[in-house]
Amino acid sequence: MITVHHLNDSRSQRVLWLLEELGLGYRIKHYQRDPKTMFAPDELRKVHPLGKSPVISDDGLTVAESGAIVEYLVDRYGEGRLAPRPGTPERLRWTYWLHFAEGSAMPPLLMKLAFDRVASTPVPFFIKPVTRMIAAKAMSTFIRPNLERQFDFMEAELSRSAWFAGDEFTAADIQMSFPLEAAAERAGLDARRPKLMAFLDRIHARPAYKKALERGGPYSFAKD
Ligand SMILES: N[C@@H](CCC(=O)N[C@@H](CS)C(=O)NCC(=O)O)C(=O)O
Repeated sequence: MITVHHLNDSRSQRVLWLLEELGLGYRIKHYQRDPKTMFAPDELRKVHPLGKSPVISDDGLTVAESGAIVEYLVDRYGEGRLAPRPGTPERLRWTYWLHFAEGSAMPPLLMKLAFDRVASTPVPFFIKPVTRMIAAKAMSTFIRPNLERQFDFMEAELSRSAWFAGDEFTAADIQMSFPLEAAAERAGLDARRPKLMAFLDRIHARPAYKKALERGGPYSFAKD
């Protein structure tokens, strides 16, 4: 039986969703973030040295890193579902988006989160203008331009085809859900990119997405 080491309100929601799409049985071991720091509990380091979520255990194996977990599950249990045939142009797009989600889309989103915290962290009043200035500079020179360029690129890609890897829904769409949800929640992705917003509406309407939410517990990016 596959075990998902599931941290509340986290990327591992994607793994639950993938398992629901594949119709596989699985067990969830729940872990709670520290409400102040938002870090995972130390207990998760017993499963994998980095103590991050998602991690799965299956058949004596431990697999971490969401893209690797998606590939493992699709290769082992997909029976051809949720991934285009190897050797096709769609398969190359699939691989691209599977890596893009964590390798390119998440870094500026995480930087935004970090610099928003720098700007809002309580500091002595005479330092405040300096921390605010550093955060604003990072935002205007690096983070915002990268986010906007990526939003434009992803919007254009979803104008080429209904889903990220082509005309069929695949696991690449599941992998792309988290950065897009995060972008809509806290980085200014909005109705100016109608294809991306429609993508979010379409994934949120999928029965397997809803089932995974029921099993995973509260998820702040969930929309009605
Ligand atoms: N690139 C990794 C990122 C893993 C990651 O940072 N997970 C977050 C949850 S969204 C986490 O475990 N945070 C808690 C912590 O860092 O202690 C993946 O996709 O699996």
